[in-house]
Amino acid sequence: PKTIFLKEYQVPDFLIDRTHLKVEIFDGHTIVTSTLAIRRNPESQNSAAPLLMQGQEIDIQSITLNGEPLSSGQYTVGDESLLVNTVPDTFEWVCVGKITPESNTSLEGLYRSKTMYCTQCEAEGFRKITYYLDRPDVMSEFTTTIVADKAHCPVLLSNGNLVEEGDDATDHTRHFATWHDPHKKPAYLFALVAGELSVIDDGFTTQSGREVQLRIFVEPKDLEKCDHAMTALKNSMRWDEEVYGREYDLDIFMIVAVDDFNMGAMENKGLNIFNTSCVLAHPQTTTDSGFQRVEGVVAHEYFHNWSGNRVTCRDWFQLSLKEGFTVFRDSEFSADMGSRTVKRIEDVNLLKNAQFAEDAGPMAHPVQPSSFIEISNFYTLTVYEKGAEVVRMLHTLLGPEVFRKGSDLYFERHDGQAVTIEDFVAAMSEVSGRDFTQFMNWYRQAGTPEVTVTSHYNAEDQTYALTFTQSCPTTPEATSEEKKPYLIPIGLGLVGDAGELRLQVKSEPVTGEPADVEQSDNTHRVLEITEPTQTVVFEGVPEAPVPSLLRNFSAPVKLHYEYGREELVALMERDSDGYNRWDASQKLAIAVIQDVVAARQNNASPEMDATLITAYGHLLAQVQESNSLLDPAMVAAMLTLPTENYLAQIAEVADVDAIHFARHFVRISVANALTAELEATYHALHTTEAYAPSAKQIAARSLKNVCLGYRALADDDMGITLAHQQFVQAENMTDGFEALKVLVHSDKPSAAPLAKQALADFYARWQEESLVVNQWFTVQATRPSQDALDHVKALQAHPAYTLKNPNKVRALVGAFCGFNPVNFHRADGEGYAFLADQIIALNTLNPQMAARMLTPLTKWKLYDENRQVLIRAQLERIRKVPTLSKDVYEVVNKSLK
Ligand code: B3K
Ligand code: ZN
Repeated sequence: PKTIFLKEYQVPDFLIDRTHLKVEIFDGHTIVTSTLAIRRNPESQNSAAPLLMQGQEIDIQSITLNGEPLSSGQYTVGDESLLVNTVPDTFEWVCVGKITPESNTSLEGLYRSKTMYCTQCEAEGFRKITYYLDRPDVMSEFTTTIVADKAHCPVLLSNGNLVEEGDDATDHTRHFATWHDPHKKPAYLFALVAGELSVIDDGFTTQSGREVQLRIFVEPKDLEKCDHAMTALKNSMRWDEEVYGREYDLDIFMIVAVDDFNMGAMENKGLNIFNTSCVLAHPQTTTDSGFQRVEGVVAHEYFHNWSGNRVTCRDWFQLSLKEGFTVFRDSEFSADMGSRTVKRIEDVNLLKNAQFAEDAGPMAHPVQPSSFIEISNFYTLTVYEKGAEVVRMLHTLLGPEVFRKGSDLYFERHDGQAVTIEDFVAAMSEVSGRDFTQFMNWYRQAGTPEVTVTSHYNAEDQTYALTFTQSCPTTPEATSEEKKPYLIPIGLGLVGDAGELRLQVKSEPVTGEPADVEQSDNTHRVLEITEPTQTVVFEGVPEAPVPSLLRNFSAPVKLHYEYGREELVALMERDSDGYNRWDASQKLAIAVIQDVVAARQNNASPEMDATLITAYGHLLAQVQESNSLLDPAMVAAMLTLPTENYLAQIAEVADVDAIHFARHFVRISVANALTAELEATYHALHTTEAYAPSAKQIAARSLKNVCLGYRALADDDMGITLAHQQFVQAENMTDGFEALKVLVHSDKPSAAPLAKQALADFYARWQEESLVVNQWFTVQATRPSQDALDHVKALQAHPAYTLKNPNKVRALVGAFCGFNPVNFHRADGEGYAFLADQIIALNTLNPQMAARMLTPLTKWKLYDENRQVLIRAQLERIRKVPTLSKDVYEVVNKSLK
């Protein structure tokens, strides 16, 4: 397979002004007729270039050029292309091709999911529908006619507005619909849906008075699960008008829910296609985090209408132009809808757990990658989540008003264009008058920068000096020495005994407020670190403070500062920055767990540091006070220990067994020390109010269930009894599922029979609800008990499981390999062999999924010698598969380098 480089980008040789598609769906095959108005691109470097189109798995029936048939001698068909050596400067191209959506298991292009036909074209799926110039900088006006059987496909949808529908002229069992999209778009935004679907309807009036019809299409049985998505859609539309001044631009906006889908959802113009897991929500079947995910993904796809569709990417190296910006937008939206600090904590937690690991592994790449073999492998946490953090830093550096001016300029200047990340930053630079040359390192260098901070307090001068040293580790494309320093915004405050201290940087004028002061009392500011080493001195500092660094996680870096445990407690209790209160709780927990890991490794008896217990005790006491200002969701997050995966990532050599033991030991110690407090908080938060996915209720449920989880670990059986009661009585999926998890994951003998019965009851009750069955698979796959792998293998034979449905694979195999570290990393290597088997099977079925599933194996460097050997052996085994897809080839080869 060939590597594609950003530096080799060239403008397209041809443009397609208009695209007419006729898609005739029959049972067993589909005929696609594409009529394209093509002309040479005046900007092309080669005015005599041949016509080279992309296409895959298309059986050509006929081609005509300006009405003249092309004989097969006049063009060359390759595996993935079609070449015509001589063509006029302007011509009409008509190609009739036959494809078979029924046998398309890759879920790319046109495929069949259950009884429905649907498409997924991003990034390069359109070429599986017809021969085309399948690249995002070729933008065309699309008209699509779908013809299909009336009985099996009563609903026929495509992008834009419906212009005509009716019976087929020759066959009255068939009908057609013609859709026209007035907005020029690249092929990756094309979509088509045909099937038997029910719909819920609503409407939205835009700020300028345009009436937009809103429609969500689902299987008939799911009709009552659409309200939340509809509300989220309307809220997103309003929010984008208010916060970004962006209005919707068609008369109709449609969402279709599909069961077999490789990712969350897709922003096709006017016709978003969603994984059912990201659109359906009902209190009985969906957990709180499920509700939040639906809201976030609906918003994300809707926001793409501007950041992605109206202004799109020039080439796929610019993917973060739309994804990073859109993730930033959806995350701010969710923050506005719910609890801002908690949303920030969730985002950063994902970044630290998963993106930092990606950045430290063989697939590390810049937010703007410089090369790839298979673009599908670059829909990554780096492009999405780190990309969003980079946009957030621009927002932090510019402030909301100037940032908004920048986004206005960007949308206005580039509307209807396919542009680059540089164009986006140029708009931000222009409105602020700032030079972002150094800032571009965030886009062009891979790896997570490390910032080490040391402090020095001088009581005599009343000065406090902070010295920042930055570096960035070696990643596949560059060594640490080659990397240039970053511009790092550091949110900062100084916490003293008497409260937060006023910040006065030495050498800055004492009068006049610095521009970046966010709090009127001048106790918070954002420093800009640009040098490899840099010292900032504060004056008029009356006491030695505890520094609150990297507030709100102001930059995606690993920050090191030697905090004493009491200092962390001070931050947990007193920092005005909610994110840093949480971060301090995590740092303290890590220190305490690491003590136990060390003891375990030295065969010493582990001891529990009481500091953590005392701090947790305070939180539980405070949250129960009647006038408490503490958000229960914050307390829940603070009481949640870092994951085993994160602890593995930050260890010198990850000792999975010791980590598992230590984390469990600390949890049990907390449970036994705070039994009464946990139980009281649990009861206090129980409510009989009707379920609502409101921030307030979600917060209460999250803390309640965290307390239940701890309580069930105490030496007595009360927690198990409570969990069982909650499971039986639960009126919503959050409480039901959390209780089930406690029972199933418990290692107490008293829990075993209850867990067994609960699993059986749960399945019996929800077997018709595919998404709930996924949860049922996951809770078993993540069970820490030693027989977990055998159990997972047995579940693969369950009638509800299939390797063909990505949600099922993620729920069982993905959950086991990603979130059951002690069992996946079994010393005998059976976990690795199991995953390799799945990847080999998926390689032919669904290459994108196969490559995704490789992630846990790419992390081999974290583990001990024995495990490294075992993982590499499985990677080698996969590499030897004779028909390796590009997707798997790229990840396996980079991992073995
Ligand atoms: N843009 C799509 C992702 C497409 C992935 C293709 N392999 C969803 C999103 O980010 O909104
Ligand atoms: Zn997106």
